[in-house]
Amino acid sequence: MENDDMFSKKLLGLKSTLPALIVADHFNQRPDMARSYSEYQKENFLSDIGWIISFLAESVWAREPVLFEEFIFWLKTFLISVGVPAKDLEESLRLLKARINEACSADENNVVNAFLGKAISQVMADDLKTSLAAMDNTLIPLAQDYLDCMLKGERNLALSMVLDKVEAGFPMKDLYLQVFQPVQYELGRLWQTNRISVAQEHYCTAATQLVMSQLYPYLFTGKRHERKMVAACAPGELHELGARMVSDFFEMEGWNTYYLGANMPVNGIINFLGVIKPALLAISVTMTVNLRTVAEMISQIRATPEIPAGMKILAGDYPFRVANDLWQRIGADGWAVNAQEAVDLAGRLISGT
Ligand code: B12
Repeated sequence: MENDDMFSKKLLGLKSTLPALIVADHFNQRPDMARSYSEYQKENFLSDIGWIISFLAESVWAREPVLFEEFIFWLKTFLISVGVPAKDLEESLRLLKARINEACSADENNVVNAFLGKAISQVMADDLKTSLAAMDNTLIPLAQDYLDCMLKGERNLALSMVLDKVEAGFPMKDLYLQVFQPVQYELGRLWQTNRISVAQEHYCTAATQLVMSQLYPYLFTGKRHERKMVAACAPGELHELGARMVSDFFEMEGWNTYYLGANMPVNGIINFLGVIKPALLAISVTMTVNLRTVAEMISQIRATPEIPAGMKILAGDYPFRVANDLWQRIGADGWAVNAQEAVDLAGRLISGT
């Protein structure tokens, strides 16, 4: 369908009316539920329906049903951990489908029903999320010790554990990709399944950023060359560790790097790229709902004469791991699953091999 963009915006517009209608539909069908929900739970219920519509709209825009399925899988796990059964989510999706079908044309419903139908049929399937202990990685014992220290609030112990390894010649890249990264993923899983609090996740993430900054003297030791790269997160994106790791890997390979961090405004990045004129831009997008903004940002970047026309743009993080062709939809030159693959791909793109 050519009008995915307009239809996606129409779906987003329904966020102002549908959540209240769907919650009312639920409560009409299930008076027991209506009685047992507190005001706070009702607010969360409304907000969850809003999130479902946002992810649906963004997945329709991206033409990637798998993004919506993955989100529903994620939401199911989260809701179960706070006592909401998967059956209730399935019901919400059915009610959402009925309400959207009332509000949209036959053509639009053909599109949206394909997205919703698949998610509804899979919502009761088993969750496949991998725990840290089950990950395929030889450094898991070290990662587990590091995580245990962090969760006990023993940041300094975690730091000295890492510094000891580095002093002993342990490869820095392995620490990044086989300790910090899986530990961060595990934190997400523990938070999503209600086993750790938001505060614990924030503490551990901040502590790992501190540990990474202590490693900088060991990082910038290699041979330097003239290539420049800029790494930034999409506007609205608060997940910054991935972009920082990517930037550090380029630095380790001798690039001059400019890491701009979270939530980078479009005008700000355009001006910066016009001044720095890098060979490469790495954009990190973790939340699916930020995808369209990044696509708009890339098209503005490409239309700015001060920015070198040959500058390559790489994209990465969560939605790209779920939908491997998504980089094309946002107008990037490629994507990579992790920091090492990002450096390798950049080398290939720039040398034209
Ligand atoms: C820490 C964290 C946060 C922190 C981030 C703080 C910070 N300073 O960065 C805070 C508290 C802000 C946060 C907020 C939220 N978070 Co959060 N968060 C995480 C967590 C636990 C870790 C992220 C991380 O540090 N990863 C480590 C890095 C190294 O890995 P990475 O990002 O994948 O990066 C690697 C590759 O992807 C790749 N890469 C990354 N960027 C790029 C770019 C390019 C160009 C390339 C080529 C490659 C590349 O290379 C990197 C290095 O190898 C994840 C769990 C997870 N599984 O990721 C959840 C997670 C991403 N968050 C999640 C959620 C839901 C949220 C919130 C909506 C929660 C809420 N209700 O408020 C908000 C949204 C905030 C926003 N608007 O952006 C969900 C997302 C679920 C989904 N289906 O989308 C996750 C998966 C947690 C979970 N399991 O439920 N979060």
